[in-house]
Amino acid sequence: MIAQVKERFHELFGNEPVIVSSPGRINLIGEHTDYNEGFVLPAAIDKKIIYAIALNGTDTCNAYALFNNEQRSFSLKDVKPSDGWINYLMGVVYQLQQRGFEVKGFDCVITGDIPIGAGMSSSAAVEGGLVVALDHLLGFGLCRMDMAKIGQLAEHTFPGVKCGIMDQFANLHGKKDQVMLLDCRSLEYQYFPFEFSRDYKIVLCNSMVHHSLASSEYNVRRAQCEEGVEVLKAYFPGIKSLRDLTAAQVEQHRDKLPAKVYDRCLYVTQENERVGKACAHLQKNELDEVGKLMYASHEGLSKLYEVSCPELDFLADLAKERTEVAGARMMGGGFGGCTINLVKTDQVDGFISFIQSRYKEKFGKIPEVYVTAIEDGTKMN
Ligand code: GAF
Repeated sequence: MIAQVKERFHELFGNEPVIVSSPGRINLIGEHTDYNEGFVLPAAIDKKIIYAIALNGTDTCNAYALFNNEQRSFSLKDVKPSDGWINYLMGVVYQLQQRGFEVKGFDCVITGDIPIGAGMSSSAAVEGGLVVALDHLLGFGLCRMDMAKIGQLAEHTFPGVKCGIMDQFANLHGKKDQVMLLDCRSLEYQYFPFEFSRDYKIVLCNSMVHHSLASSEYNVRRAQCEEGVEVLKAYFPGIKSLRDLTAAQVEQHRDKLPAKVYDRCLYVTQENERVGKACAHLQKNELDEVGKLMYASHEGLSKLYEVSCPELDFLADLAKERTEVAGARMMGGGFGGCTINLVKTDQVDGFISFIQSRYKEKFGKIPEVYVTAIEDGTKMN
């Protein structure tokens, strides 16, 4: 991929670019908890976006995407929401400008192998890659957490998804063979070695579904959680987010909340508790216990949070039939994308054939399957 972006960059722009590689992410557990100031357990992976990028001495930014052979340009004097993939770049530039950084015109070529809309956060990879590249080229001296915040706000203001910080954090802080426990309130984080890399593989099964609902419903879920907090403040003064409540406290106030809001709040508080338990089991090398929590997470995402879909439910159910799978669940925002499965290394091939044939029987299409490894976060090559 690096040779490809370099070559196209030379053809289009002539000079010598720097190369940045910016990974997608998985999340072991802790879904839809980040914007509730809760806990997540993500990692950066070996699928990535690659940038070839150089300053061009003008006020214009030109970007060429190899995945659809499209070139888009925008002026630094007029950075406002547009349509399509360029929004992610413009969002980053806009957020840098808002913070008083003087962005200069650049040319870039982008490619990558993160499947789009598969829940592996290609968007955070596009954002993280650009912010690291501009920081390098223009010497802004940003720390990685500030870069993550810039990516997150870019997403809020340009594509308009009110996401949490998990994806941008994972993209910028990833470390080979380590998952990261992030406290999305304090932004403190801790690395946990993923000791199982030899015996188990992280296998992502792509439902090949991408609902257009995904971003609008995402914002609705966030609003429902905030509504729940507003109501529950009457009983728990001083709470700021669902992070401050236990699932038992939510259950005790069921009759105070609209039914859907109750379900959303219950899911989030349960999921936060699951992340804590998962970390304790990881430390004791109890992967089967982590797996059980993953299945419970899927159940909650499907029944209480209602961000799954029949295809993802089917994939999670298929995994349950297999003894070589420690655990599985849908991953990311939902309404399509992938399930994450922890599968015994020596049985990965059998698992893949089983999933592909059963899924094809049911939905008439073959799911793509990716056996991923945990890798470093965004870096200059
Ligand atoms: C998407 C968002 F971008 C993340 O912030 C997170 O909320 C995730 O959905 C769900 O856990 O990837």
